[in-house]
Amino acid sequence: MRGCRLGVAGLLALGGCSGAPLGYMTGSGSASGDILQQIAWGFSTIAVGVTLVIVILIGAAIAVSVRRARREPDSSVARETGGLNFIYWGVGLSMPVLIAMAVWNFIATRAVAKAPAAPGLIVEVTGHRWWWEIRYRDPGEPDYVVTTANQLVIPTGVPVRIDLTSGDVIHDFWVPKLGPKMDMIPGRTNVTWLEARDAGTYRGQCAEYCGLEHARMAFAVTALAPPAFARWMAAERAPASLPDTRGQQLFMASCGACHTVRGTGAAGIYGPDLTHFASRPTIAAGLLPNSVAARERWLAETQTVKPGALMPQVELGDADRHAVVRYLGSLR
Ligand code: HEC
Ligand SMILES: [Cu+2]
Repeated sequence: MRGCRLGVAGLLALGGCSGAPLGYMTGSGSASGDILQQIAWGFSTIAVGVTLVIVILIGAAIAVSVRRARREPDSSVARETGGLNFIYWGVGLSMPVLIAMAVWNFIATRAVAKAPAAPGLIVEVTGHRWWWEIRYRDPGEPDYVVTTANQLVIPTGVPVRIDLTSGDVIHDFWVPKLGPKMDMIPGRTNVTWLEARDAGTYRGQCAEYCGLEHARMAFAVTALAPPAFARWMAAERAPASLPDTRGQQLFMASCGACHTVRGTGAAGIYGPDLTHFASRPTIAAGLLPNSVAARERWLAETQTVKPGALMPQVELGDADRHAVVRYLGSLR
């Protein structure tokens, strides 16, 4: 909650001020985000208004009974004061508000759930403890798949269908500034849609508790103008360059059983695909920026940086670790 006053932060709780990457009350980047933002502000305003009315009525009731107790200190007889009228009024006033909220909610939910006629792109996203596997398929070449991790790149202005599933436990796909949440359930495919209006980076987060590192299971949605997206996709489709270095040999020996680098012998599928790792913004599902220093740290103290992560600490000497980090940096 950068740049928020405490009071505002408390009031908006999960909503967030501008600059809050997971705030769904500001900075919407899509039509669905707009709808959710309107309903969040609308319902919050109604809730605050209703609370104020109730506080005022309670205050008035206390004042009236205190005054009466002063006037008639000995009176202990219950009296007919027309209390039922308050119930009629209360129900009569709150029902229209509640019904209006239910209708608004129904309309908004339908609007964000409505599937556009045809997807411009289909992406499969699989949740893993504690990272995101992202696959693009080419409809013209069904066998051809581009796999990446923790960064979902989409073109702006194109409805993107996201097919969600999980490789282990239930996760939940949530990009607050772009749309609603959707569960990711093992053995089943749930469909959601993203359509970014504005280019930019939006933060995504797992929204279903999935174990120790759930809170650090984030990802980035990078929305690019269509020509930039086409360039990104062309670069992704290319296999990794093959610098036959010591770093690469070490990688094949120590890391290739879990990680794939397309075009090399490394074809593990247990961890994220690293073919174009150096082009991604973060390491370990949004945890660290993808800098040389952070790559060193990730390898030197994996289990301290992300305790419980399903990547073990691989023991390498300093020189070997530097060589592997250089190799990771070559995976553009
Ligand atoms: C036992 C399997 C396994 C081995 C061996 C392994 N990793 Fe990993 N690696 C993983 C898993 C699982 C993750 C995801 C961790 C997370 O984010 O929670 C991961 C994440 C990473 C990431 C971050 C990827 C991203 O996009 O966020 C890098 C980089 C990485 N590993 C490099 C290596 C290197 C280099 C080695 C060899 C020294 C190695 N790994 C060995 C399983 C493994
Ligand atoms: Cu989770």
